[in-house]
Amino acid sequence: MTFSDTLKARIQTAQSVCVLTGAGISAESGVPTFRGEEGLWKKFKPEELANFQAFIRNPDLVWEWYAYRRKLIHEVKPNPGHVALVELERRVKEFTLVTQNVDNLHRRAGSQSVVELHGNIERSYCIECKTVVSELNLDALNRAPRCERCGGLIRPDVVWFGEMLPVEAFSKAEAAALRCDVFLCVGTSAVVYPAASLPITALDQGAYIVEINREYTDLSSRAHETLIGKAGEILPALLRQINFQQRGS
Ligand code: BJW
Ligand code: ZN
Repeated sequence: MTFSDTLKARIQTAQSVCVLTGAGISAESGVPTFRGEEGLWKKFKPEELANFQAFIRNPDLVWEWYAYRRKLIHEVKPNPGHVALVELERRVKEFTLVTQNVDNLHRRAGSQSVVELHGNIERSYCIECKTVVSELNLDALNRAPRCERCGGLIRPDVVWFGEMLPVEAFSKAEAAALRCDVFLCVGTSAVVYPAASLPITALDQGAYIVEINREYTDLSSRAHETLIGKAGEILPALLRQINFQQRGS
């Protein structure tokens, strides 16, 4: 695998790198993506289950979908794509990893500066009194549990369509996009906003935009480079070819 000298030089000399990841980075761990040919959730469109109205209409179905995914995520491990981003974080001066994923695999791989835009599947809370629930044996349940304090429905702490992203997380992500020299967009279809606006924010302030994906996306025509292939192969190969030594780290 070869990479352009421009790309290698940009990363090598970058003062600040921002990475946006999506479901594609976890695909090689065995976590299905949302959309596309290999998307799991083929049976259901994410728009159908990942919204509050769907949860209220059929809490057990939505809960079961999350319980199934939580169990699957516990059974898989971070892959070489996640690990390469840990290495990149160690090598560059300033680094922000913004993820749309709720699967915790970046943290489990060892990434430190993770900004979770769409929440985390490990956490749940009561929709009425907002109590955070972590004591339940969530995996054992195929019915949406009820809050012990008020009887309200318990939901996963993730961001559904029509809901605001966590304000602090999005402002950290936007600030990173605004100051980075290189922006990597890895394994995302780049169709869900406002996450999909981040590479454009970075582009507009002059950053070098690099997309890594198994296929072309809506972002491809605007990115400086699109590297087609698996993130778990491209990222480690790219890191191997960059000489970070000049930085003395
Ligand atoms: C590989 C690979 C390998 C595979 N290597 N690559 C019109 C215009 C603009 C915005 C809107 C609009 N209409 C509505 C909106 C707003 C809406 C939105 O964006 N909708 C669009 C679909 C049009 N956005 C929202 O509602 C957001 N909130 C918001 O805007 O708040 C303001 C507001 C408030 C009130 C009213 C209105 C607005 C919230 C969005 C929340 C998204 N939530 C989900 C579920 C999270 C919980 C869960 O996990 O269950 O987030 S949906 C789902 O999509 C999930 C993902 O994070 C997100 C993005 O998906 P991602 O990660 O890109 O995955 P895929 O499957 O799409 O793509 C995988 C890619 O990987 C593919 O390209 C593959 O090729 C690639 N790949 N293997 C490299 N090995
Ligand atoms: Zn409650």
